[in-house]
Amino acid sequence: MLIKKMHKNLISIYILLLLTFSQTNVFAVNIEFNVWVKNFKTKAVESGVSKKVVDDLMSDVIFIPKIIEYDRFQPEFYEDTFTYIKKRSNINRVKKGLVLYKKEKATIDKIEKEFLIEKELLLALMGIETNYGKYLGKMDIVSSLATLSFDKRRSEFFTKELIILLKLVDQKIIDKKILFGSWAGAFGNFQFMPRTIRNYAIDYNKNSIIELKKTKDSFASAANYLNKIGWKKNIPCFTKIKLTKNIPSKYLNASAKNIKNKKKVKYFKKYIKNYQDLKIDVNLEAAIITPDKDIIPGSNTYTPAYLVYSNYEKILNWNRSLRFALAVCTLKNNFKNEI
Ligand SMILES: [Ca+2]
Repeated sequence: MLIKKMHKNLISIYILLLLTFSQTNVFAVNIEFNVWVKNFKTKAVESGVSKKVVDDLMSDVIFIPKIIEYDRFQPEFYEDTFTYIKKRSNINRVKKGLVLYKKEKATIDKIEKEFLIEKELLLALMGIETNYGKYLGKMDIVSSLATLSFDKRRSEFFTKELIILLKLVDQKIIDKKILFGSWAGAFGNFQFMPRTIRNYAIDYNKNSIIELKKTKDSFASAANYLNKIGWKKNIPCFTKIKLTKNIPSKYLNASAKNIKNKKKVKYFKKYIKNYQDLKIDVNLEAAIITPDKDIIPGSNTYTPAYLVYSNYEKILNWNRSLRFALAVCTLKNNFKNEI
C-alpha cells in the first residue's frame, strides 16, 4: 500500500517536472523567436522592403511548433508509389476536375492555346495540389515562413522566401489579406511559393493584382510557369517498364534531386522486358527511375520502374518528389480519355 502510494507520488512529481520543463522550454523558444523576428525585421528593411510593410506584417507573427513537426515528418515520403499514385489520380479526382473544366472551359481552353500547356496537365496539378481549390490551407503563411526561417534546418531558403513575400505585398502585387496557405508557405490553387509568384505569376485579368485563388490568374500563372521552365506540349512524361535484373544499378534513379545517366530510349532496350510494347519514340532522351528503392522498407529493387523524359523533370522542378510527378502525369493521362 505504502509502495503504491509512493509510486503514485513519484508519477505526480514526474508529470509536474515534465510540465514545468516543457513550459520553460516553450518560454525559452518564444524569447529566442522574438529576438529572431527583431533581427529579421532589420534585415528585411535593409533588403528594400518598406518599414511600414515590415512592421505591419511582422507584428502578429508567431512561432508555430506544429510546423516543425510537419517539416520533420511528411507522410507522403513513406507511402509506396502505387498507393501514392492511386490515391491522387483516382476516378473521383477525374470527375471533380471535369466539373471544374465544364464550368471554366472558355478560360482554360484559351490559356491552353496561349501558353501551349495541355489543359489536362493544368487540371491535374490543381487537383493534386489543392483538390481543385478545396484545400488551400488555412495557415498564416507569414508565421509559417517565419517559423521555418527561425528553425535551423532550411533557414536560409525560407528567410529568402519570406523577404520575397514581403516585397510582393510592398509592391501591391499580392493582397496581404489573403496570405493563408500551407504549413510550408505555399499559396493559392496551385500552391506557389513566394519565389514562384515573383518569377512566374501573372495578373491575367489585368486588374493590377495577382489573385492565385481565382481561376483566371492561377491557371495563367501555372501555365506560364510550365511554359517558361520548358514543358513540351504533347510529349509524354513517363512510361512504366519491366526491368531485367542485369541492369547496372547506376541507371536506377531513386532520388528526385538529380536524375542521372540519361540515354536515348533505345539504349535501354537490353534492360527492358516489355521493350517491344512501348509505344514511344525510341530516340527520346530518357532516364530510369525506381522510386520505391531505398525508401520503402523491403521493396523490390527493380519494381516499380519507369522511363522518364524531359517533361517529367519539369514537374520535378515544380515539386521535387518522384511520386508527385508520377501522380500528376497519371492524372493528366486519365483526363486525356475523358475530355
Ligand atoms: Ca488579377
